[in-house]
Amino acid sequence: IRKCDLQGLWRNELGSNMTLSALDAAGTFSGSYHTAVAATNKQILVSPLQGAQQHPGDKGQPTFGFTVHWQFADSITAFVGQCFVDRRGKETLETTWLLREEVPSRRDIWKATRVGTSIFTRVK
Ligand code: B9F
Repeated sequence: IRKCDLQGLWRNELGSNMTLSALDAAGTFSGSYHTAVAATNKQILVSPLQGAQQHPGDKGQPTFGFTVHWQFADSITAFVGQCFVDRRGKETLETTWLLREEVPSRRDIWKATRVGTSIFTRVK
């Protein structure tokens, strides 16, 4: 079974694209995220991300997390997930995310967080 490599260009079920850099010695990486959806009238801007991968185990299907710092909104999304590789070597990132938006007061915390799942497949 091949090892999963996070580096490269990925696309999710919404049509969002992200590019992940190679890992450094500590397992940290950076990248950029171009969301296909935004639920706002503001213009979507490509936004930076920072993440870390856990040391790959002997099955080579590592866990990872990254945060996307949106450049067009006062909000941040954190993704956690795992990279899976099938027998044909096809890689899939299975993730869960939390999106926190800035709210004016503690009274509004109840509506401040969205949650979802997302599956990324490799484009390049
Ligand atoms: O739409 C978000 C946003 C935050 C405050 C105004 C607009 C920023 C982009 C989030 C993109 C999400 C989806 N894209 C993707 O690929 S991250 C998880 C999903 N996966 C209004 C208030 C909060 C959201 C909308 Fe806003």
